[in-house]
Amino acid sequence: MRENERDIETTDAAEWFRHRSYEHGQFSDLGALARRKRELGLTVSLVLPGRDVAGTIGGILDEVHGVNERSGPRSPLVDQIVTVDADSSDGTAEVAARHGSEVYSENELMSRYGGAHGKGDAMWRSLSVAHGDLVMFADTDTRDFEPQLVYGTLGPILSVPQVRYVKAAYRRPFKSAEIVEPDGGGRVTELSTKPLFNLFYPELTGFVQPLAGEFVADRELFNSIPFLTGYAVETGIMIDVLQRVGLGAMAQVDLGERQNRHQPLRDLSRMSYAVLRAVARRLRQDGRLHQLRDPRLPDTLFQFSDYRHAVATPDGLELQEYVEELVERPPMAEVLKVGYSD
Ligand SMILES: Nc1nc2c(ncn2[C@@H]2O[C@H](COP(=O)(O)OP(=O)(O)OP(=O)(O)O)[C@@H](O)[C@H]2O)c(=O)[nH]1
Ligand SMILES: [Mg+2]
Repeated sequence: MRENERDIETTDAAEWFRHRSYEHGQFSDLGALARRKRELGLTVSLVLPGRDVAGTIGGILDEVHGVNERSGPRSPLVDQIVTVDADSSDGTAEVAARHGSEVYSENELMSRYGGAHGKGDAMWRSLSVAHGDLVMFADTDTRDFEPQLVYGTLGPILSVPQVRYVKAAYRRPFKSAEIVEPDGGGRVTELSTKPLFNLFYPELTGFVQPLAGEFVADRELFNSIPFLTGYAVETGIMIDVLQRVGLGAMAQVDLGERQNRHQPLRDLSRMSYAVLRAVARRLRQDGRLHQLRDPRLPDTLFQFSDYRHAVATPDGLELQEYVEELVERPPMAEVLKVGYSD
């Protein structure tokens, strides 16, 4: 058994990062992966949430069918493909159906809950029709969807016995009309999620793309946790999966580079708020906020604190560590008063 296939018990992000970070090339033998899946007797559902993605979802579905052809016609890696459409007006549903996907309206699924509340709700409702033993989600707003997004994400959960949840990792370039910044994308991840996890959920700081829409778990695990609606969904799932199965059962896989459609900065402010609210809800529920207020906590928490920053580089995933110092100077009036009385 290879080093990163062994069971681990840890809450330390650095140790986890060393044992539970994989690379898609490790799983590129699709025939072997399909055989492994058959031996385990597992089926896979791929769920694709989509809002106005008529321009991209067809190409993505073609890639998924391509993966199935490569893994062998009688042993497809993906057994069921489900598109959950936000009743898009651009023809997303028609394109998806034409490219061989089951298609559901997010508002018609579980309609007793009323109209769907954004992405997270669409994903939650999809669990009522996704029948695979493993359920994988993937975003549909990308033009450069590559086969490794499917087999890379499925690789660790099929190959490593302890793993029950796998999150995609990748570099995210930022492209505007004139410029390309190789790591400029994923702004909410960098500016909200990673700092919040450093402060409140340090176990999760080894994840390079904690908000990635590509991830897989066994259906039982997804069915056992609540889903937050809208853009809070990924943050909530990360925390809830951690609490339920522990860090050793979670993994990430480097899939290379990924170009998403970018939202305007002002829309990201609201997305950031969704992430913050998700963390705040969980903090209140699991008592971690009280831990922070505990007067017995070492002062180091407030003066010196490691900042762990997981990043994807051309040479692979890295976990960088910085010591951040935060010193609080007293109000100057107090200092001067003391000075005068001396
Ligand atoms: N069914 C459904 N899908 C949605 C909804 N909102 C977003 N999606 C899809 O969910 C995926 C991720 O949504 P995005 O808005 O791209 O969010 P993101 O990828 O975190 O943000 P960016 O970094 O700006 O791309 C995309 O494939 C969307 O089409 C929704 O309300 N309903
Ligand atoms: Mg996107």
